[in-house]
Amino acid sequence: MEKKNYKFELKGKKVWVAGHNGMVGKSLVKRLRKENCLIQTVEKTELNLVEQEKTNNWIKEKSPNVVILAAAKVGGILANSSNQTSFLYDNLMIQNNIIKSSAENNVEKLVFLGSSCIYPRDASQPIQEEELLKKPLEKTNEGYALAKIAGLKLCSYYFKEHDKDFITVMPTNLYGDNDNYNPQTSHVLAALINKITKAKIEKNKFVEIWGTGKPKREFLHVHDLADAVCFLTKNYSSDEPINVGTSKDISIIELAEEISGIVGWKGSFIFNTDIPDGTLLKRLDITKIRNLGWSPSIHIKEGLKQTINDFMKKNNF
Ligand code: GFB
Repeated sequence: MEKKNYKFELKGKKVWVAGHNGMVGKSLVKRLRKENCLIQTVEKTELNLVEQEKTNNWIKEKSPNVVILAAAKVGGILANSSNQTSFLYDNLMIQNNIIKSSAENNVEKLVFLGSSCIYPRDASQPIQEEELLKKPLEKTNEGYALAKIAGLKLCSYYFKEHDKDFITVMPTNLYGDNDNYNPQTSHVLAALINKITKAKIEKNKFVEIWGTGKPKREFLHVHDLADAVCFLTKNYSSDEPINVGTSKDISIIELAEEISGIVGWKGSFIFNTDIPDGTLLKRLDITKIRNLGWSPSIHIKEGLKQTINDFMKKNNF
């Protein structure tokens, strides 16, 4: 049940960004600096979030008012499909510890990050929040999706049964500065930036695309997500998840062509169909967040240029 005319003040609050070294966490820290709040972070060497007692003690000691749970094991289709054990286990451990400890230590607001891949494989498009659990999951990321669904439900039960303001935000496929550009473990957009930019520099004529290139994906710049998370922290309170995306999709081959155009590479693509396509369509319905007054602002063309620059800078090209 969504609370109407809800407002939450971030100013002056202690806000713990769990997972501050990841792509999402870094962007959140940057965005939160505009909110006049006190940002809290902890390095993995100091606190391993899979350890329950230590996590509980850390939260007790630091007493954050707000927790943004951006810590998770993430990866692209190959990393997900070949490591389902750790995508399920690690994510369950991290989120269970943080959510339960937050509830026990009087955290006023917790924001859990879900993912569009937790909706059913054959969900109606664009995907509304109500599609959750209506049909079977996509097999290539089943472990990850099950963990995220468990986290979403845990927040929802705390909300309903214990009056905790714990919400779930459901972003679509993300990209942007500080993405993982390793082509074996990354998501498609970062992988293609890596492969196509290197092909241009090394004067290679061919770049491999996994699968058929036909699936469509919706891409949201991570700075838009960070902005949406701040907005929702202040304006959304419900036991139901809320989608964040652009509601515009693009096929993988179109994405590859777009990147090639920006980079100025004129070669050909080879399709490796030994690697699966995954779900064919995944476009979110963002009516709910739009009605609250938030919309994305970074167009994919602009976001791609900026992310290519980030990749080039990180690799000294
Ligand atoms: O981004 P991606 O790895 O993940 O792949 P998902 C998207 C599509 O791009 C798939 C194709 O059809 C891939 O086969 N693809 C083509 C490539 N070339 C490449 C490449 O070089 N690298 C990669 N990685 N893909 C993930 C889930 O699914 O979505 C996660 O596995 C997560 O759980 C994430 O939720 C948002 O979009 O298929």
